[in-house]
Amino acid sequence: MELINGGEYLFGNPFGISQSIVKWDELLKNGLGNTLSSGKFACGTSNSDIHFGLHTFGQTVTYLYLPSQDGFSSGAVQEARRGGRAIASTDGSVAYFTLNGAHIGDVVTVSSRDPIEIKVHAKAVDRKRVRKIRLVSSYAEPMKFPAHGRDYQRTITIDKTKQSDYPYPSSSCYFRVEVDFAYRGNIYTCYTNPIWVKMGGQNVLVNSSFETGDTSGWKVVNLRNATSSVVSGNAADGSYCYGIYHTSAVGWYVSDWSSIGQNINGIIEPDTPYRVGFYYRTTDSYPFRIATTDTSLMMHSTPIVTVSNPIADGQWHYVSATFSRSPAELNYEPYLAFFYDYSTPGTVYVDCITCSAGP
Ligand SMILES: [Ca+2]
Repeated sequence: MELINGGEYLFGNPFGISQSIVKWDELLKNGLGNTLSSGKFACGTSNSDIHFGLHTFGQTVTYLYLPSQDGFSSGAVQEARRGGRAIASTDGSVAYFTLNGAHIGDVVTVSSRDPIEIKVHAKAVDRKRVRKIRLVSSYAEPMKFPAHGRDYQRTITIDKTKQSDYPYPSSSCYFRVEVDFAYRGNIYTCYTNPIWVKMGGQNVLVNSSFETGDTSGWKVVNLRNATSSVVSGNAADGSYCYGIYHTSAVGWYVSDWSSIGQNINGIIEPDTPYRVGFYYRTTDSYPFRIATTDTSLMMHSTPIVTVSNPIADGQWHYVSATFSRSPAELNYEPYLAFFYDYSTPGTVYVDCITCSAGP
């Protein structure tokens, strides 16, 4: 769909951007159910050609997000367009956003209590300045956030349990971002394609965010000199998170080792997809993982999500993955556990560990 294509009025008829946007949102909302099942939707792009004499060729720009592109490939370009990884700009200034780490065009599952973290990045071209971010969703009025500078980043947190920048969705929805850029009284705008949010089932884990202030509901294992504790402050969700501290040298026979888990056998439906997600924060480069495991949380395990190379910047990051287990597998490995294995002489904090039905 061509979002930016001509003036606001052409031959006395409203063919402008604002009318395009209204129609676009209408199509996106009408197709919500189909998009969540198929991933396909009405893409937004800027003008593909010149219909209107007052437009300067090359002024409006379509940007494509090509994460694995290393050189020109028409196939990658078409794949990005089909996947909706397109951004429409009236002047070449660019804005982009991620949602819980997912990119524009993606369908991401969020379990019903999980926080939604939207990171917006805007860059102005020429002598323009970033002026305003508008967060647009399918379920609530758009909200404006002030912005400034030539290169601007901001995180918008949508949370059910603490202070939220925007109302929390009650059902599946989409988000998209518009960013205004200003120069000498003129406003230029960049429109991103949406990220789609599929609201998953209830989280089956208890005290998943450690908001009791302790490890109630969890089985905790710390070997050798490993320690762990629920700590207050700098949590990803609520007031508390869980910290694991290793100091010992590398090597399984002398090294620290930790796990924390809950029994999910009889709680989750066998042979049904569930999504496991959690937030982590670390300044160390050592891996950690979530797996199903035996009742000791030590003898054997089958990985679900492994973070081999954590982003060690001391900020919270979200990871998730889906899994399913047969009845026999659940009998063999009835626990779901977070592991900080041997050969990890560092510190990791985790929060909001969720397991909920849904892809
Ligand atoms: Ca928490």
